[in-house]
Amino acid sequence: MALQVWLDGRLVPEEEARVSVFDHGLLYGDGVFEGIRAYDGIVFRLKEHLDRLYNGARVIMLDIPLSQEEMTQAVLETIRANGLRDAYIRLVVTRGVGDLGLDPRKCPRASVFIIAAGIALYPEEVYINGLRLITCSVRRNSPDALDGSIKSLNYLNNIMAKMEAIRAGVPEGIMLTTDGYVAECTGDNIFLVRGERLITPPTSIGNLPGITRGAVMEIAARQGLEVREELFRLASVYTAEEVFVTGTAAEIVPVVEVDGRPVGAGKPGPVTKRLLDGFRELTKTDGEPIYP
Ligand code: PXG
Repeated sequence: MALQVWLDGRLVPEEEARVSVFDHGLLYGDGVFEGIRAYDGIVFRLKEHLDRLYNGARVIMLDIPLSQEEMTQAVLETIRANGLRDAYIRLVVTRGVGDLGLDPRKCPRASVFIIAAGIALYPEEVYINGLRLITCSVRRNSPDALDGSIKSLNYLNNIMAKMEAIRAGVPEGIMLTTDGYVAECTGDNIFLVRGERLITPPTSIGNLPGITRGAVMEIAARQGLEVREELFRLASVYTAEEVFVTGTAAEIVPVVEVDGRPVGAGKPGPVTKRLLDGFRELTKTDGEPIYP
């Protein structure tokens, strides 16, 4: 059966879900988006995802033509229309259809679409054996230019870095700020473990405030770990006891090698495993029920 896509207020079969070549999301990457996940009938932290979306829209002065409550209902309706309990949801808001110039005033109405698809799970192997990472030479955008805390449609920077990782034979790469501090990965946040302490870079340097990152910080505190947001360089990564990355698709994935150096014992560590167990528990209850 064709996917039903929510497009500007209507559910339409995927082959009818088309946007204009004059849409400024396409012409200029002018818009914001979210990647959200549902676990067994519950949309994980939907409110937090929508808060991030609406905050990003506010920063770029984009009027979303639905209230946050209406957007919540639109997301749930889209998942229901596709009969899904486990899903990956992509929600996109673009500046809308305009002319060929940059001027967003020529776009009278934002376009909104919501895709709810079956989720392509990470292979269980990565949770067991861990990931290898490289550091990408492509730097994270300076937040003075484009603030990475906005999940905007401008992902070229991350895509360039991702290509570099793929060319090096690994699925994910570390991105640095222009000052050489570790920022995040191309589509995931990063954490280090030292003793009973978790360290992750602050979002003020232009990282995405990941929903998974936020959940991990809460779980860690509940598990008695100290959580710190601080700047660090690659040497701290190379000498950490454990490293892991977090993201909606990835959840929590252990990292076992960075730039050819084994991390800790070179295998997934106990703190990472405990956090992943805690995270998977949380996904059973924390979020918006799809079929109440
Ligand atoms: N940093 C960046 C730059 C991201 O794009 C995350 C961190 C993790 O955030 P959440 O909220 O998911 O915990 C993201 C989100 C993909 C893909 O296909 C990944 C993201 C977005 C879109 C696609 O890998 N990551």
